[in-house]
Amino acid sequence: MARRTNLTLLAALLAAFATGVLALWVGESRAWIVTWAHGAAGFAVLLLVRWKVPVVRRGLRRARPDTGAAVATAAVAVAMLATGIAHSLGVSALGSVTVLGIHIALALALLPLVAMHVFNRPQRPRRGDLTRAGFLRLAGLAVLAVAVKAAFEGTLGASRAATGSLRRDQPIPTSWLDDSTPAVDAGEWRDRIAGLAPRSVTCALDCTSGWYSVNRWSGVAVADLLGPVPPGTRSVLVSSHTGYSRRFDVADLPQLLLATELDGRDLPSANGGPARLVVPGRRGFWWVKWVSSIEPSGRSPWWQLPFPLN
Ligand SMILES: Nc1nc2c(c(=O)[nH]1)N[C@H]1C(S)=C(S)[C@@H](COP(=O)(O)O)O[C@H]1N2
Ligand SMILES: [Mo]
Repeated sequence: MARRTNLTLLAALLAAFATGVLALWVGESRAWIVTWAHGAAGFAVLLLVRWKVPVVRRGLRRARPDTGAAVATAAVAVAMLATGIAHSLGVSALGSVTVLGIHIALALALLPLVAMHVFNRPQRPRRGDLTRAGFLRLAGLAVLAVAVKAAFEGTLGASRAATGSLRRDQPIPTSWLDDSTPAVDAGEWRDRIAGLAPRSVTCALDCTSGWYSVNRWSGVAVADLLGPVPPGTRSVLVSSHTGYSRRFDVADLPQLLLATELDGRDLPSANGGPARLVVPGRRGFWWVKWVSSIEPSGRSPWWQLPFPLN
């Protein structure tokens, strides 16, 4: 019984982790299915707490060398669930950090803790685990979790984008990991964009730390800036003065805007001024700030890490 609870809880946690990582990657158009799966996996974890608590009680009666680590694991797990729920209720920030940012940090901290916990207290699946009754129980849990998610969204859940992000009026200056505003000559793009047709787009900048903002961005089309690309071009590498960069499929070129204005004003340096990339439909980390160069390349667009490292 305890073993079944533990294995199911582990499966639910892994599902929540996998969908959580995927939720950082997907753009607006396909996000809702991932966000829903993530919410349901989260509620499945929450529902399983009811069966896990007696297991924990029994475990605490027998002190073991790793009892401290197990309690720490539980504390991080509870905080991770609490911040996930707080974000969905519309609590966007605690001081200068977003609640979703804390949720992600706790989930990343939980990963090695859970791995250690499973290593210290292994639960081997047995042949009888995947009987028809076992499968029906799992399916029942999944259906219940989806129902709880639906009920939550219909009542307490805050109004959010398909990605799960909460609305802001202005893009909050945000770095992916630890980037900061470089000193850049305000006129560095002036000559290169002089004479090109001005372009504007109104779209959402949706950051993976849990907020989005719809604004009007103006500048020039990257396609106009580059002109005809050399034969054999497969990707376009957009780099920042800070060393941050993202590579785009050459097929995405028509959507890329090099913005120099935000809502009709000069782009503030905190938001990437004098020039930053605008990529409608893509998550915030693709919107390279303080652009230093845009280079056509023969490399595959897959020639990069899924997430930046700086
Ligand atoms: N050079 C650089 N560009 C960057 C980042 C960064 O850390 N460095 N962060 C990205 C992330 S994660 C987001 S959400 C947006 C935030 O844009 P903003 O600061 O205008 O809100 O910029 C993106 N562009
Ligand atoms: Mo972001």
